[in-house]
Amino acid sequence: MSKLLILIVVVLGILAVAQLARVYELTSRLRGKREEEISDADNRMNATLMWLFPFAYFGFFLWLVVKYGDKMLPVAASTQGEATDALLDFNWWILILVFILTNVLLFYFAGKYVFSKDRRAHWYPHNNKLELLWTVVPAGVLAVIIIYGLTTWSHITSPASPDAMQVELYAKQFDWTARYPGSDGMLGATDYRLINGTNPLGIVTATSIETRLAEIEQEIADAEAQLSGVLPDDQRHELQERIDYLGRMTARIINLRGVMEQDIKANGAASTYLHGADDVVTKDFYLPVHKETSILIRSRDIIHSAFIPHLRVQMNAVPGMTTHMKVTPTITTDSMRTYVMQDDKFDFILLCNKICGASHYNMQMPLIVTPPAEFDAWLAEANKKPFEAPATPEATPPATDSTATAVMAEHAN
Ligand SMILES: [Cu+2]
Repeated sequence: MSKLLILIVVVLGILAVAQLARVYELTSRLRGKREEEISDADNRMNATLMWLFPFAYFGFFLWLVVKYGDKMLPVAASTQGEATDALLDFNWWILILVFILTNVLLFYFAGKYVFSKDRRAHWYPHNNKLELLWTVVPAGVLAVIIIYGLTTWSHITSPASPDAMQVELYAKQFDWTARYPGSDGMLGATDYRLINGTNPLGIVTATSIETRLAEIEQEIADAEAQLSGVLPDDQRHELQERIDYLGRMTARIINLRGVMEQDIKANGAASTYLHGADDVVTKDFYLPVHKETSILIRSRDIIHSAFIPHLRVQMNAVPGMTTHMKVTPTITTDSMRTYVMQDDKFDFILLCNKICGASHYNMQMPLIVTPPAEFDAWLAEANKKPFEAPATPEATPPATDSTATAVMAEHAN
């Protein structure tokens, strides 16, 4: 309500000023003065104001920097972040330099060449040298900025070194799930058709394919049982469409199974289809400090964006493809709390940085950066709860079930 009142006052104020200007115009006309006749005193006052304005302007700018400087993000906590900050600072220095130079000249000349009856403007229509200068210099500066920017960008997105750790971040409306490779150090293949209650990320394994096929078969059987009863036409039509859809889904999953079998035959132990069972699917996001990590990013529904502001890294999560960024954290959560933020509740945070729907604001997950030993201990603990118990002859089916149930229960929360 008060906002509306302020708006009304502002609008009325503007109208009042416009009316005053009109009254002034009319009185000058009555006095027989022409509008463009401006007194020397007015001109001199304007020239002085032109000279005073930059002081007020840059003074205000400095005041803002001093007053709100501490609202900026703290020091970058990853090597990639340090590179990004250096790039940003480089751009800032160029901008500030050019901005101050051009604005000082602008207001200085506006004040210096105040109107005088005894002076005529110099007619200076064209100068090829000047044209060349102010085309080539900005082009050169831009080229430097772009080359420097692309180098930094590739530092973040180029393939990670072979011994880098892999972590997957999976986005959906409205939360994040992390996936760590199990003891084999490799993430398994995924396919969205396999997503169900126990397999929220669609990890492909022989077992998850069979489970999903049985699930669909059951759903088809249920729908067909319903169809055999008496039903209104529109419901019958809907059910039939659902059955057809599930039939197509079955065919595609069987096709996926064929692809998997061929890939295993061709690549043996290197096949990604053999590495899903021991993956760890978790709501905890841990990274070891000073270790290069390759973060793979996927989305289940629409475009999201994985943004870790304190590490200065961000990458879109795009449905249908896997995006990638590298990150090497340089400060642990504990050090951030003790030395940087002086706040023992501080946490690094992974945010969604694409407005993706009603609960976008809440799509976040804390990130914990620990010393390597602590990270290894956490991962060893997490490895005890793999996505599926490994398909070894010793593994008894009840154990597999209880693990799957435990994982499912974890995700239900
Ligand atoms: Cu999102």
